[in-house]
Amino acid sequence: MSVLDSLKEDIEQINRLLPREADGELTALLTDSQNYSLSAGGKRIRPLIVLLTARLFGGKRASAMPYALAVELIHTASLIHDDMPEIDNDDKRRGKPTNHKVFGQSTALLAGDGLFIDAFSLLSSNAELDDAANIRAVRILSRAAGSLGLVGGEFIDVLCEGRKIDIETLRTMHSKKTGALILAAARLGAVAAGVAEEDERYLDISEFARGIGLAFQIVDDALDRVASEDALGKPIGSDERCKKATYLSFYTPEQALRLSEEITEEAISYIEKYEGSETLISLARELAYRRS
Ligand code: GRG
Repeated sequence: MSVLDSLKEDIEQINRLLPREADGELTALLTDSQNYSLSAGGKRIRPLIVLLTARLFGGKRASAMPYALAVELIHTASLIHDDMPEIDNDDKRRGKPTNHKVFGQSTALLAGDGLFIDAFSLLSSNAELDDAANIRAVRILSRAAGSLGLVGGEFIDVLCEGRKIDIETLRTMHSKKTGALILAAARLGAVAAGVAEEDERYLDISEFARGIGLAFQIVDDALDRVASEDALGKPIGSDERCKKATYLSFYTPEQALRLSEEITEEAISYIEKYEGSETLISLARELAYRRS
């Protein structure tokens, strides 16, 4: 089994981590709703980045796993909320009905809230690392997910809907909405491996993650126009229907895909000097060259 497959297999244990009451009956539906979205077939890119970064810098898989799963909890929470009628009003995600279509709006809202907060419980109680590392992890992920990161990026997205925006605003929005969590994933992996903030490795992995986060979003925008609905697992052309600003306001899909490949290769140049970086590099290329 490849390293990537073995890490993915471990990540799939994610549902077991959800807090359950002894009298779980009362909250069983909440847990079902959370499990539904957690096991809906995501690519698990963010936890893989945490685990591969930790591995690259000599960290243990067990130490990095709670951080990896915490990032995936936040990502899943954000997708549940993003699909709701108040934001994107989508019926399908990863080829399946969206959470609120199956469980109703109030359960979906609370499922997302719960996952969002449970992530921090996972980080702060990581018994494999000391409190200093766990506090660093909480600081990294809360900044990436909060008003200056994921939530702020989504707010800019909602604010700009139907408006013409310049490329700088688009970049800012995406660096928060998509980039921040990918950057946090790489940094959490570094923290799990005991890498200090001023260490060159921390700076290099941050530059790498910034690049692949940007490239990932550019591909995401291009695929919304050129991929098939089956390949994406959600309706295509949804950005255009929702009058969303994307990279396709500035580039053709072909130019956008080429740009993402160039940005990825530049990102890779920050980490290729490290022995053992091949798996992280091949994940980065997989993302840039994906067509679904
Ligand atoms: C409750 C944490 C929380 C946030 C609320 C709604 C919201 C604020 C943020 C949404 C941000 C959002 C939808 C960003 C999109 C990022 C993106 C490119 C998602 C697709 O990621 P993939 O392709 O998804 O990794 P899979 O399905 O593979 O997991």
